[in-house]
Amino acid sequence: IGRKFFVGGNWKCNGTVDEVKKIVNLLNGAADIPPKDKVDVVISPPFVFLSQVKSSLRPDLSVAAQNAWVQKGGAFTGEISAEMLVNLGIPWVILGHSERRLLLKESNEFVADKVAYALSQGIKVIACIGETLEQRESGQALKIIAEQAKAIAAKVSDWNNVVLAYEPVWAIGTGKVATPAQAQEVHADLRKWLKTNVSPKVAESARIIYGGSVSGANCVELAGQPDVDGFLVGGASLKPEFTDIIKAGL
Ligand code: G2H
Repeated sequence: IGRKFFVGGNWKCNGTVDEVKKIVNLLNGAADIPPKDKVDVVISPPFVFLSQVKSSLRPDLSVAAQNAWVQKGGAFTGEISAEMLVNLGIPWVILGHSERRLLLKESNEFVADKVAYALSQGIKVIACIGETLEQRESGQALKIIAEQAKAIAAKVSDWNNVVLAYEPVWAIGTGKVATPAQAQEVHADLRKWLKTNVSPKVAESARIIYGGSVSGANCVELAGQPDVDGFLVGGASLKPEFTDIIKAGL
């Protein structure tokens, strides 16, 4: 069984009401987006635009939040709970993005707890992992990725609703994309890790997507790698070339 191609558009902390309208119109008008049985497309705007995107986006594309609180909502000023996302009809959430791990000091355990809580509320998770340049250059990339995956695996029992996003930090927003061989190497190792530490079935079925300076120009070659099951796209998800990236897996 093939793994369905998955493309996430992570808008990060970008956009205005008018810009959101423009991007949604562009996607809604794109006649060449493959049907839902061929590719999962998930758009992730900032929280304040979730309702706008949800109510205006074509129904064959899904919506994700970029974060969620680690437990049930309550006295947590500035946070957004998984319950709220459910209430709004948002089916996906991105968790553990390196920008949050590094800038907001989210630990492996904290991310894993968030993944577990979101899943417990019925929200599907794009769980991000990846090494820094320093870690790669000191030969620790696989160790770091395995530790991040291990923390998540310790708290996840049902992998059907998890997509793993490998995002090498050195490739994020830098224009310095991983080569197809570099991405394939880590994805294959991660799948091997899943086989040994979770189960052969999960290793076979779990989608592992790549993120970090994916563009219209490099997506086809990356998508051609056997263990690259899609992309998490940042900068290019705000541009017309995003529709080319959506088609890259076909
Ligand atoms: C990696 C990616 C999207 P960009 O963070 O998550 O961003 O494509 O801009 O490198």
